[in-house]
Amino acid sequence: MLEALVREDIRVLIVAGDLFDMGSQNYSVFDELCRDKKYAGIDFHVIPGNHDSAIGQKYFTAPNIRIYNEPELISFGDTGPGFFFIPYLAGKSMGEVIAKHKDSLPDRWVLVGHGDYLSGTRDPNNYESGVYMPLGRPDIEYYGPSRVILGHIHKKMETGKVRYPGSPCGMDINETGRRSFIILDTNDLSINERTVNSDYLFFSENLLALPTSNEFENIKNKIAGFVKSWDLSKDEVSKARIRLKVKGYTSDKRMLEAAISKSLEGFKFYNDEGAGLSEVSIFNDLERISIVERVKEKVELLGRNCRYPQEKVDLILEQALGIILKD
Ligand SMILES: [Mn+2]
Repeated sequence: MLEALVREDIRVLIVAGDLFDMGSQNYSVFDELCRDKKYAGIDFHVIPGNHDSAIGQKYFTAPNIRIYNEPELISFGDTGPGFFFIPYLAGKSMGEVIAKHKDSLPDRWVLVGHGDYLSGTRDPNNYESGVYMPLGRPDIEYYGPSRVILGHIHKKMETGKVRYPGSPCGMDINETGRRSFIILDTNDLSINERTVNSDYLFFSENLLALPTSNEFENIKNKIAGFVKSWDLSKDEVSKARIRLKVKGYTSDKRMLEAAISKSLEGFKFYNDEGAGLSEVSIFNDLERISIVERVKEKVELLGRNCRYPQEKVDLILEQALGIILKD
């Protein structure tokens, strides 16, 4: 990320919370990085999140690091918008913090905070349950920030004026795909996304094995579909770490495993865990296999007619299999 900033002559980096984890006591790696003369031209503006709410200015020696422990309105240059930074404060909502400062906010201002946006539809945060320093849609409508940029949710999302850039580096297998950060143009407030050249790219897929006569061909086709959807360059393939969760039934577990390995040649599994076949059972009853084949065709037709996503088709098939193949 810093290399991209240097390359594009961007002088300000804002971190919207949770740069560090709870319990860290030594911040010298980050401190040293900011002191590196390559990055001396970048100012690091860091808002504490719920994972690092205790950090303070005194933990750092680099002159270009600024920690915001209190809400503060700042500006970068004379013409740009104001930036209202709200650090994470346990038990408070962003709305009540904005209310206190509303008279000092300029016409154009960008809210940067850390917490949950309550738009009505909520994507669950895999990392922590509960609501953290919420911002409601009425707060945005009432106080009228031009843009809202939030940390906390690791998945990148955009809802109206609210943007979660997401974690710029996948923390584990749950944070899949290319990771990115955003560049905000202070002239027109446009946002551009940049991919982070990270060490790993995680992918996690579910696969349903059906004991049909062409089961291995089906598995190969399904995996080829995943690989296509990841759309990776050669360099990215070597960084990819894959998790496959396979459910269902097969006539031959060894052959199933070989089909999966063959389809994922050149890829590595996450934590070397291999193709997860522990939830796959063996099934060899030819008569019932032919029933499975017919049911599969019908369910797939239903899926196409109703435009069901593949996951839903798989779920129906899985439940049908449970009935057909029950001992
Ligand atoms: Mn957080």
